[in-house]
Amino acid sequence: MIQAFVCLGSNMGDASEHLAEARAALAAMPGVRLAAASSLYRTEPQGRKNQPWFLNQVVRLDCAEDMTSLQLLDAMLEKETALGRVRHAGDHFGPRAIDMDLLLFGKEQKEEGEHLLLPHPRMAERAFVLVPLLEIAPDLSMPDGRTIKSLLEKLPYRLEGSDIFQ
Ligand code: PH2
Ligand code: MG
Ligand code: MG
Repeated sequence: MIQAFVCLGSNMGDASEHLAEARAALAAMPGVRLAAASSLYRTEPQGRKNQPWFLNQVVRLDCAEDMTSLQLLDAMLEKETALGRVRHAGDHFGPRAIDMDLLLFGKEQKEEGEHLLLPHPRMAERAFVLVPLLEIAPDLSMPDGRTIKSLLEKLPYRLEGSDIFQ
């Protein structure tokens, strides 16, 4: 079994409904078990500030040994489209109905190519990823050995209830 972690995000329409649909879509994938889900966090937008706050959540997927990270990524991108995600050229940080980002796939590290980088290249800078990730995986480390806890300790952010300011 391979443990994968995925960050879900939405800041358009009924965000909590979009996250629920995304969880259901992941759970329905062959070879995938939805093993854990963090609580939902309201998070200040990163990358582009003038857009609505996001709802974010991190889930853990237990994947079959014969599944590859690229297979999982492709299945996730397909589900994003099925759930109404429209991609706009050149806008990687703007509003979206649903976003599913693969953070970690076991201890895999992928740097070559552009299609998939592992771990997710921006996860270490994002409190909206690290806070929910730490909630469901308090002892987790990155493939290079740094703990999630130590990454979060380096970040300036503020958690108020379930609101994350950064
Ligand atoms: N996703 C982005 C860009 N900025 N900010 C927050 N708070 N949450 C996100 O999920 C997010 C973001 C690009 O996918
Ligand atoms: Mg994203
Ligand atoms: Mg994405």
